Amino acid sequence: MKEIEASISSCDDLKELEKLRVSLFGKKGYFAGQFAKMKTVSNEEKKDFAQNLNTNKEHFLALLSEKKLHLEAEAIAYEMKKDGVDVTLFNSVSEEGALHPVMDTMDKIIEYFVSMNFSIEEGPLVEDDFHNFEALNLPKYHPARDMQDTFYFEDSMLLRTHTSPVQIRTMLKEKPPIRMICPGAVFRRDYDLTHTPMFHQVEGLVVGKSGEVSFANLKYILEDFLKYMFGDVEVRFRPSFFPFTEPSTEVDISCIFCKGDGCRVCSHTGWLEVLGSGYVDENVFKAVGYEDVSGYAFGLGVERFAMLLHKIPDLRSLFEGDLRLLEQFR
Ligand code: 2NM
Repeated sequence: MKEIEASISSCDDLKELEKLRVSLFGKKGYFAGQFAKMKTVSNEEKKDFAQNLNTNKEHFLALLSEKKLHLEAEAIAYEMKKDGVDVTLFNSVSEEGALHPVMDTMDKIIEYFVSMNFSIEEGPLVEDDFHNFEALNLPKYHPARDMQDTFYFEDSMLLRTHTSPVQIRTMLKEKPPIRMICPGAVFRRDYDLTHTPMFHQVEGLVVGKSGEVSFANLKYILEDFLKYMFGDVEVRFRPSFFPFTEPSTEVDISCIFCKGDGCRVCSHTGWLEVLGSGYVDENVFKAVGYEDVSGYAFGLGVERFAMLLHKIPDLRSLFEGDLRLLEQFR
């Protein structure tokens, strides 16, 4: 009896327990054998013998069923632990991520223009000649169209070389007034310290009725924007040339590294070129069917802004996915 109790209590496996149950209560088991003995027991002893046997039977049935419940609960707990995730566990391997410095800079630029009531427009990366060049007063045989600078596909489609085609698409779709920026990736065949074949631009366009949008408006917003981005800098406008604007101006800020004294970054000029802008050329408005309007446009390279804001010397390092660089921006 004690032996049977011990083997039930030390059993730690459901299959073993089932074997035990069969050895006790099966057709050829212990109790079947005991009940068979009834025949040989004398009449006087029969009552006690049977009672004793039944008591033992109840006792072991109870032990078996208690053990079975216990082992089943253990098995369920094991399965749950095996497949489950302990959300309270501290994991020292996973680390917090961060925005890539280019996207962080892009967000800051967008934040400024949204606060100034500009809408955000997007367009296709694969463009046609009309939207990327022709409508922007870049005639055939203009050097900017050269195979050297532009990624062409076989059927005269191309990867946009600037985000200006988005402005063309927006003007073709909507009537003035327009007050928009177009952030996005652009592509040029260039690769060195300060150029990568894919980079990001934000361009802006403001169009109103003739005389409504002045050059002074342009100067104000760009100066205000650059102070928002770079802090307390001086801003200067230099005459320049772009095919799509007339007059055109490039915009410089006083060097944020040497405060204008002259250093290697500003080539000892004390100034950093950061924007291109101008009054939109009549030919661009003609190409989209606008009449009696005036407007200004501007464009900037987001990677250049990120390089200046984060003092990154080699632009290519932004695209190599090296965690040692990226971890510095967490
Ligand atoms: C620049 C500089 C100056 C520009 C012009 C236009 C459009 F579509 F309105 F003609 N979009 N972007 C522009 C003007 C871009 O980037 C350096």
